[in-house]
This record gives sequence, C-alpha cells and structure tokens, in this order.
Amino acid sequence: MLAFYHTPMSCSTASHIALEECAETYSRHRIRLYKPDEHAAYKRDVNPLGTVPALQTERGLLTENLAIMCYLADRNPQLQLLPLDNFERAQCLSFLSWIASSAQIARRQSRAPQRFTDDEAAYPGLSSSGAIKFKACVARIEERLANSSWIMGEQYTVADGYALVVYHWALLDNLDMTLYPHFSAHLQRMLQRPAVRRALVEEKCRLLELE
Ligand SMILES: N[C@@H](CCC(=O)N[C@@H](CS)C(=O)NCC(=O)O)C(=O)O
Repeated sequence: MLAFYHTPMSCSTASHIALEECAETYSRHRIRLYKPDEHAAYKRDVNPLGTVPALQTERGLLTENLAIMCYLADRNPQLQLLPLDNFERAQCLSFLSWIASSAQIARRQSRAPQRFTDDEAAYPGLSSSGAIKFKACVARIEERLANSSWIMGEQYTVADGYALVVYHWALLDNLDMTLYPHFSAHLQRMLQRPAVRRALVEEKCRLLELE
C-alpha cells in the first residue's frame, strides 16, 4: 500500500489532491516540519532530503511533487490526469516544472531569504524581489486561465492541484485575489471536485471558506 508523507497546506497538497483523485488506498502521515524532533526523525526514517511530499511505493520512495503526481497519473491512466498527446503532456510537465522551479522558489525567496544568503543585510532586498517574482507567477496563471476552465484547457489534470497551491500561497501573502478573477474562478471549480474537497477538509484548509 502507498504511504503518503505531507504537511497540510504546503506544496504537498498538490500530490494529496492527486492521490484523492486516483482514489488510491494509502496511509497518510502528517509531518510537522516546524517541530525539529519530528523533522529530524522524518529525515532519518523516511526521506533523507527532509522535504514533503514523499510517497512510499511498493518499489521505493518517491520525492518531488512533479514525480509523485506523474507516477499517480500513470498508475491510473483511465483518469487522464496527464494528457495522452505527446506535445500536450510535455506542456503539462512544463507547467509542473515551472511551479516547482520558479513559483515556489520565488515565494521561498520572499518568505525565507535566509535560505539564499548568509548576509543579513541582503534579506530585505532578496525578500522583495522574491515577492515581485511570485506575483508575476500568479499573474501568469491568471493569464493562462483567461480562456479555459483548467490549466490544460478543457482537460482537468494534476497541474490544477498545483495551481491551487499557488493560489493558497498568494492568499497567505495577502495578494488581492479580486485582481485575478480567472484564477479565483478556477479555485471555485476546484472546490466543486469531491477529491479536492476531501484533501482540503483533511488538511483543514481555509480555502474551503472561500466557496
Ligand atoms: N521541489 C520539491 C519541493 C519540496 C519542498 O521544498 N517542500 C517544502 C514544503 S512546501 C519542504 O519540505 N520544506 C522543508 C525543508 O525544505 O526542509 C517538490 O516539488 O516536491
């Protein structure tokens, strides 16, 4: 059976949504990253990288949202959580990779500049340039959703769960989400999906209050 390691309302929510969409049987393990002892035990016993999400499979441990979501989509091909068409699949992977390597890193730079430099004097500048970059990522998702229901057009994919994580981060950063009506409408569509609701209810996520 699959074992899922996650932290509520972190980036691992994207993989949590994918797991619920697949209706896989799995055990869920909540890791409180902010508790040093718990984090150390997780690193020692499960994932030496210390990051969430992680998925223990029959064949070993998988880390990284992108890999976990693609693995789950491929295990359940009938759900078409990734496009079948070669080019569209590559486009979807491109979006997933961009969230992991650009949006998430920009936000980290804005929230935790100390992870990018030892020079305390540089923290404010790094933080504000991270915030500007993150806001540009939110705007890019808004633009992408202007003419379609889902990130990949009319097909719901694992990319939509990852976009929801970005929406949540934007709210936590107090961005005015009325400026992003298409992204906000996407959230409402997400909240209509039973699998998304199950994941968010389990994580006690405040996005549910926005319905
Ligand atoms: N690129 C990784 C990022 C994983 C990651 O950094 N997760 C954060 C939570 S959102 C984490 O585990 N932070 C704790 C740490 O870096 O030690 C992915 O997409 O899964």
